[in-house]
Amino acid sequence: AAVALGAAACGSDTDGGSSAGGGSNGNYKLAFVQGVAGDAFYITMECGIKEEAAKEGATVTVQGAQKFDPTLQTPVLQSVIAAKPDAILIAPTDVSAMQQPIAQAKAQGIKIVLVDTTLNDPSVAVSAISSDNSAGGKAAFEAIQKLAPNGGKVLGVGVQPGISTTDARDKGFADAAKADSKFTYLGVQYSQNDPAKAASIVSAALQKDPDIVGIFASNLFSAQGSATGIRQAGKQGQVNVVGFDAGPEQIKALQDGTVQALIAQQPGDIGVQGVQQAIKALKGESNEANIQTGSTIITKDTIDSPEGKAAAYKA
Ligand code: T6T
Repeated sequence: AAVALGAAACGSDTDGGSSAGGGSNGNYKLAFVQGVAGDAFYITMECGIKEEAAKEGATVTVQGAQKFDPTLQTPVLQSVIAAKPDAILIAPTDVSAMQQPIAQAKAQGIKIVLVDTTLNDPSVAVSAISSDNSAGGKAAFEAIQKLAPNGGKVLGVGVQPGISTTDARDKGFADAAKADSKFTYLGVQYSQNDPAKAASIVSAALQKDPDIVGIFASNLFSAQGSATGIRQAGKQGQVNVVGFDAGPEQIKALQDGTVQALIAQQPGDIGVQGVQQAIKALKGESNEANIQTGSTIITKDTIDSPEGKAAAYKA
């Protein structure tokens, strides 16, 4: 049976307990190392991984550190390596700090698939699968352009430097903002993936620059905290907030008008394709080195549409 520690509520077809043996080979041991535990993005990815692994008759273990931090992810990875899985699907928490620990897994003969985030040198992996994060940052700015056609000051709320995904989103947003002379880019401030820190960044920024017209929060927790900061400042609907990801709290913030748009990734699809690439590598078949998955912009108008509902993350 597919085994997941920290069981995710994936829906009836993927909830644990599905029996092994559906695939022709079976018995592969896969391990998923999340960027951080308790994140709806990785929980949704776990659902995709479990669903696909069950089809292949493979088993899956799921582990994540309590914080998005390479010094915490490294020992998690080391304990996973010690359990000798056939393949590890991992979202590295830093482009350089996780390079060596992941190379050690490869040196043990374990196949590596990078899911979501990548490394400075992704060649340790058979495949790297992620959203088009740079385009996502640009799309976030375009959403703000539409919401605030007269332009004005815009701020980025990021996570921490060294994360491939959020760095690319922040840059995509910054480059697009700087290219439009109607807008003034105030830079990016880092929340360390802590919603409380993101809230205080937004509160302080709105005190300093009460005329901010747009905020781009480049992941789930920074967006969640940014929404709190907006509420605390009593600026709901006055400042346009665009967030990456579509966790339950973010969907609520979109519904209540605190946030104007969300860029939903397809974490389930990243998980499914991650398993497919791992199994191919284990069977000695050729891999796709880079796979890009899609994203959907959700607004209040589309939130209840079938597409909007399908884009929301599982938690
Ligand atoms: O935005 C996702 C993920 O893509 C990113 O790499 C880290 O943050 C999230 O997991 C959301 O919290």
